[in-house]
Amino acid sequence: MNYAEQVQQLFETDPGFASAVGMLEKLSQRKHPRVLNFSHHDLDGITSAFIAKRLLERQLGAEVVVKLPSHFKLWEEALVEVLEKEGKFDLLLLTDKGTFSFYDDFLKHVDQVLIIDHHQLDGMPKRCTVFNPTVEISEYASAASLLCHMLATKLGPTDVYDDFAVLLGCRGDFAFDPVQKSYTDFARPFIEQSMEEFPLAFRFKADRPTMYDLVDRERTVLVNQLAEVLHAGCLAHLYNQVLGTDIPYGPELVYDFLFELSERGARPEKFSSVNDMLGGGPKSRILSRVFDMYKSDWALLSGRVENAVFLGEICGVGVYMVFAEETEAMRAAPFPAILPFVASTRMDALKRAGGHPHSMIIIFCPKERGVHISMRGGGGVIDCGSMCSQLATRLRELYPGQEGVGGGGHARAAECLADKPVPMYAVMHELISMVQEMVRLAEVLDRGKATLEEMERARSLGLTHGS
Ligand SMILES: [Mn+2]
Repeated sequence: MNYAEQVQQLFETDPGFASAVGMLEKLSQRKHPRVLNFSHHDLDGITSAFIAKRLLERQLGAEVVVKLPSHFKLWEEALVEVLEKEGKFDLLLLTDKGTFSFYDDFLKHVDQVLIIDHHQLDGMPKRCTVFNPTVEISEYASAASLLCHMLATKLGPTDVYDDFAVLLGCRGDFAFDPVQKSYTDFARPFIEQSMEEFPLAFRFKADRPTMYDLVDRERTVLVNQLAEVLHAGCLAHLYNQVLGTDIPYGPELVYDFLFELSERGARPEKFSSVNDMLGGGPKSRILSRVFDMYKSDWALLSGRVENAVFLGEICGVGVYMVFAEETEAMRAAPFPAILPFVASTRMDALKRAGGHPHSMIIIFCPKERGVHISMRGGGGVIDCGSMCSQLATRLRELYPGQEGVGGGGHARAAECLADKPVPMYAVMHELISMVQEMVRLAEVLDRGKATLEEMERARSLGLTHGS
């Protein structure tokens, strides 16, 4: 199936896709509709906002205001604050910001809400329009940028800048691995089309391995390098102590840079190096300086993740943990900045050395605000998202009334945060107990001796094995 066929098929089978198209077509009958877009502050979210804004301007003549706050969930206060400043909007568009039932509450403030998302369900909103194939038709939709591009494709022609942006967004969210030549089913048609449109981006290079090169650390490809430079760019403002206070907010820097590409008439299909993309303008100079800082932080952190501790094997998944701090500049970041990515590059070596079919790494990171735990890997056997959400639930039970405890995410990448005053030792204790419980449950499941209660417990912990 090619990409155009996939888009048409999804349009026919996913009711949310058709509703989103209908909603935008209706909106196009208004003169200069105003759209407020909140998007995730990572590469997938930024490229989603880029594609959405170009689509809305092109097809609807809309005025689009874009916000990329540094928290995943959109809170009502953050929305109200923007509305007070920016006035009335015809549509609130939420891209790559999760699918939460409380997003229905936003209809108090705007007439229409459209959610374009690929995250797993966290309570289905009933009154918002939701385009999320992951929850609607249980097909893991690899990246929100790809969903935005599908919507744009359905509504009119897209161009090379839209295509290039999705490629970066999909890379940012690990929707494909051009070195291992592995693709998620959902992204495959688009990636195959991109290989023809951007052949140079897929050519092998014997160069520094990037954050995306998790298995083969000897070589990489250009698309991994380009995405890594922009991922680092998202952290720009965190380096303002070193680089100067005029350093812009990273996600906006990257977002503006994508527009600069089209403004300067760059030819992404001809890029054969990072410098070709950067181009040499003022934003490119900041991006290069930030990338240099990032690379030296990466080297420092590589030493800190050397000694991972083996916690046990669960259903063939070797579970390892590193206890390490982020670098100086990243200690205040409430999201996975650099450390979890560095630790992820150890997973394959741990798997091979331990002789496990799969591996998983847990990153226990004390930060200014509290403890930040990241989980990566799991081989599709252990669900990182369920583990993080269970851990957060236990901590909330132990420390009722503490606001800053939360956790969740994808099957192969998830986060759990426990803000102070929840003590670090308590978080460590709950984490280790949980892993030990999972090791035990996996054994009884394996022997076919699990009670109904144990099976239920295993399911809630995301142990798909045997259930
Ligand atoms: Mn995403």
